[in-house]
Amino acid sequence: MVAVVGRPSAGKSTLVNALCGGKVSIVSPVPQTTRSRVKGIHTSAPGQMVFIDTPGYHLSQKKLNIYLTDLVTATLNEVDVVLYVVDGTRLAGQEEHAIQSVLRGVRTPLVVCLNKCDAPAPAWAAARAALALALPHAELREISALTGAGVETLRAALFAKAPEGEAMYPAEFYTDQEPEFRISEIIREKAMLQTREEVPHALYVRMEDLEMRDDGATLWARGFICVERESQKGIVVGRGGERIKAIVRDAEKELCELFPYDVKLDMRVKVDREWRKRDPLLRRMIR
Ligand SMILES: Nc1nc2c(ncn2[C@@H]2O[C@H](COP(=O)(O)OP(=O)(O)O)[C@@H](O)[C@H]2O)c(=O)[nH]1
Ligand SMILES: [Mg+2]
Repeated sequence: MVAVVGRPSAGKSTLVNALCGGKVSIVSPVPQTTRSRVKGIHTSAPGQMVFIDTPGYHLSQKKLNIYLTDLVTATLNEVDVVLYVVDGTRLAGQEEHAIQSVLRGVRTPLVVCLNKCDAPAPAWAAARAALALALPHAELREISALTGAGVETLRAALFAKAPEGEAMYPAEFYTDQEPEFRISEIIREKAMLQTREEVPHALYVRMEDLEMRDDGATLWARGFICVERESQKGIVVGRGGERIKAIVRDAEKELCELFPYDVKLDMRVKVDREWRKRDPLLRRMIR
């Protein structure tokens, strides 16, 4: 079991998808796209590794963020290896230092990867030196989760640190997620990519009902894209329903590639005021 941790937008979800050879986790340029722990599975000759993609570690007193950060901290002690992802194109700030001090207190074997080596990064060498100093017990790798550069050697480094045990999943699995969760996540990704500013964080997706038809050829899924305010609802719906149609179209296209059947979506946009302050909903969503 490998926990993947790091600052929001470091590239954790992109890396988990690259390591598992399939889309496990949704990715967007917006920080805090990942809200729950999602498992990606890789099986090959040396064995099986299960990656736990965590929400970005983020310092904030907002309730949603406290749930996310507590979840990350708890995960570190439950796994065999910790994989810490750092964006080599950005300067380390307060948040990066906070993660590093948490990692210094954890006994789990640690692999650090400096990510985005494909992109221009004037401070790359300085970042590498700072990491070696901050986490001297860790193994350091340089990679691009986007292009796959260094990902194979990273995988080998992780296998070298992993203890032996029984495989937990069949070899053909690359995620343990239920279809309902995967569908809602892909819809959320498309909705986040189609909207701007405060809207992406105000979104959540709830599926109401899934029904297989045409002898297993088509899955019909009905649900809601929920936002916090009327004005955000207008943005997600778009003029003449243009944006919600685009979200559904993009999501259906990707879901049809992901599943061995067609997926048809019927999505409504709904206002759910102050959902980010409601404990029972956050507890169900973030786990
Ligand atoms: N150039 C470049 N961009 C990357 C790389 N890995 C991730 N990204 C981008 O960084 C953004 C955040 O990625 P994501 O995987 O969602 O980060 P997470 O918040 O750590 O899970 C997305 O726009 C990715 O396409 C990389 O190796 N190189
Ligand atoms: Mg993520």
